Amino acid sequence: MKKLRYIILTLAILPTLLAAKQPNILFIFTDDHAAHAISAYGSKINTTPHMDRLAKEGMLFEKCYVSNAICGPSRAVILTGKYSHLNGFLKNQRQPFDGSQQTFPKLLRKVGYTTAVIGKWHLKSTPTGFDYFDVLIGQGPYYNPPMKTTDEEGKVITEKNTGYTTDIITDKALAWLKNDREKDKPFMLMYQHKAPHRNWQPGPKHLTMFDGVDIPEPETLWDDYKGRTSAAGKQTMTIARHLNDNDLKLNEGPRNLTPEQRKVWEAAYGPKNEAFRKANLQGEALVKWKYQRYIKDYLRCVQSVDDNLGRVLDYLDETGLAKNTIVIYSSDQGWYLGDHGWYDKRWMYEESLVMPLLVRWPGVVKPGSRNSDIVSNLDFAETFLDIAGAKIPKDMQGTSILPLLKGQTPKDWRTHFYYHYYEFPGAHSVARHYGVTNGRHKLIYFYQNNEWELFDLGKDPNELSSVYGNSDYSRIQTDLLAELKRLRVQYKVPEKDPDSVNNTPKPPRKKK
Ligand SMILES: [Ca+2]
Repeated sequence: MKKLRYIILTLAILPTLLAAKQPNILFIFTDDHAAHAISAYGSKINTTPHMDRLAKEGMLFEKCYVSNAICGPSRAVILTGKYSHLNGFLKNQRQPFDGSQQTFPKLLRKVGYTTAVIGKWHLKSTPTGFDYFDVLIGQGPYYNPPMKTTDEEGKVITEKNTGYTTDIITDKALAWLKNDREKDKPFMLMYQHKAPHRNWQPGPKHLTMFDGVDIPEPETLWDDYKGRTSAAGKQTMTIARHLNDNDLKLNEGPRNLTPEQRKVWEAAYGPKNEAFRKANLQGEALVKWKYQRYIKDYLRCVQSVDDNLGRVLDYLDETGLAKNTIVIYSSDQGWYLGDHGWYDKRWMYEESLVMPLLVRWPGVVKPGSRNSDIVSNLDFAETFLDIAGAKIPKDMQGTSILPLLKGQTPKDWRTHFYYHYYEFPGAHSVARHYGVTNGRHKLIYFYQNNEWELFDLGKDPNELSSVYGNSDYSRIQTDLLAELKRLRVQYKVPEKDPDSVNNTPKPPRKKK
């Protein structure tokens, strides 16, 4: 009887005991933010003081690789801990995320967490597994975004908002932290920005930042795509030819601005555009101008994210929450900052393969530490569950990075990483490919064209010259090919792409 009473008592106080140990998880996630646009990662073109603060007080991961470098699929991998072919969200086009499947927020709720997602969702379906959601619809605009949430009865509603989206998402995240979360539980908040996704419309505070400044051009801005297979030359994501007037702010700007916002917008772009038209630039000079216009707008959007991150970090400090909150900063994939002459993502090349990953966890993660092990968005779900003390389901395919955060890399940590991109035909015409990398060498297979590339990142960090078939690399090539085959079996990749990949995309909407 005594024993039974003891068990009942233990069970009753178990949630409290767990809550005392379980840290809060603040997952800050942006869209298309390249690591090389963060000063802690060595950016040559901007400074991000609040992201740098996370690096200074936490751990910076040098090799966090995305498994499929595109928005929706990366998010689906994070929620499920499974590659795209198993979670069913293989490309951005058409299919909604199947929210009935196992996701880490659902599992965190089971171990006592209160969960929320605020900001970008981008998975078409209504979020499941959250106590609270307030999300952009589709891509969402940079200004005055309608957002999807629930009313007091739990009915899904769309609400209007006025202001700059990065600020609004932050206001909502802070409001949830301050007022709306269940405070007797640990929280997991996914605070997710639209920025700095295309078409890079800066907020009112940053519209003239970098005016009169020349941003350095990347080494490969004038890449001619020789030295690789036919794929690189066939894409449609060049700064020289594929940016439109909307991207370049040569039109009226966002259509849904308030009169006040329009005034501020026009005061910023009006004079700059007038000067541009008078200059009548051609050829190389025009490409250089486009690069400056593009990169400055991109960096202005990043700056707003960094400013708002500062607001959130201040709030954690002021309330003392910082002590027991693990703060993670990441983005759904990397991005081309004019590298190879491009904007956009999708490729297995370094600039889009690498995700930024910064983790601050007072008392656990050594401040100012760097990690060069191969980690991935495939590991995020497992890591969050591990941090919370929850069991990691066997069908998840990644590995918790908790030991790495503690500075102890397991001896059997992965040495190779598998990548797979599916969206072709599709936006920007990047051929389907899969590949493997060990962090130093990379083998890529464009399987629809039966073309291979092999890169030696030590000698050719910009991946300009494939050494596939070069006898000096025959051993490495053989080893990587064996790893590729092994990983495809391990991760249960089907021989043929799933049917949903082959559905013909909808034709683009015609302009009126
Ligand atoms: Ca993205």
